Amino acid sequence: MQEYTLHYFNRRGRAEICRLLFALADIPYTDKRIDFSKWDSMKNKMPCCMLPILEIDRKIQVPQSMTISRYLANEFGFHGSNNIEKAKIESITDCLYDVFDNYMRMFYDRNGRKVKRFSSDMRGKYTENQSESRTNYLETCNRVLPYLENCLQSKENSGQYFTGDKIKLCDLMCYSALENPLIENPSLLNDFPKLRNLRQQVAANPKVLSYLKSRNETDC
Ligand SMILES: N[C@@H](CCC(=O)N[C@@H](CS)C(=O)NCC(=O)O)C(=O)O
Repeated sequence: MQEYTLHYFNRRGRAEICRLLFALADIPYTDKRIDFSKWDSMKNKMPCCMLPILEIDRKIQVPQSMTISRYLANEFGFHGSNNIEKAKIESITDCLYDVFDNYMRMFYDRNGRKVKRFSSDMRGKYTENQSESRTNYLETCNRVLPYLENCLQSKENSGQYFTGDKIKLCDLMCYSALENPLIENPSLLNDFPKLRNLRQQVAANPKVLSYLKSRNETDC
């Protein structure tokens, strides 16, 4: 079996989708959480100078959370069985990443202190007007959430998840990407009952549930 180490900060952030994939597959890995105080001295040694990174067999380092997620989903059987199904799963996952990414940008605009903790050269990237990032985030929600609700309503999908009866990458992403937005606004999914129901089904999966109960509680 391959040896996996996931490198990220001590928060859910962009690594949580990967942790959920490991939990659902019941595959052991090292969940390496890097202290912010050590990050500046490590940053330039990391591929792409960002986290998360998945290290495989102490040889290969894969950056980019969505690449890592697709890789793990393929390895663990949570991706499509053909290219059409893969395209559907990836497009839904990427839509949810848009919501999540916009939320994170808004969050960092609001919490300059946390951005400072990341690194000095990151600060400039998030100095745009806070209301602008909020507008972007809300526009993305208005664009993505109705589309995803429609995907769940479509006749071609008779199962309980986005692409049938089995949890796939996009279903886990629906749980993970909307966690922070829902903490901030618990009524976010009031008009999207199928999305809300899907998240509940994912969270009720015994392996996911056991992970959610035992994970580190962090602010985001
Ligand atoms: N597109 C990348 C973005 C990665 C990213 O923005 N990582 C942040 C943490 S969420 C980071 O490493 N920040 C520290 C820094 O840039 O110094 C991904 O999805 O993995």
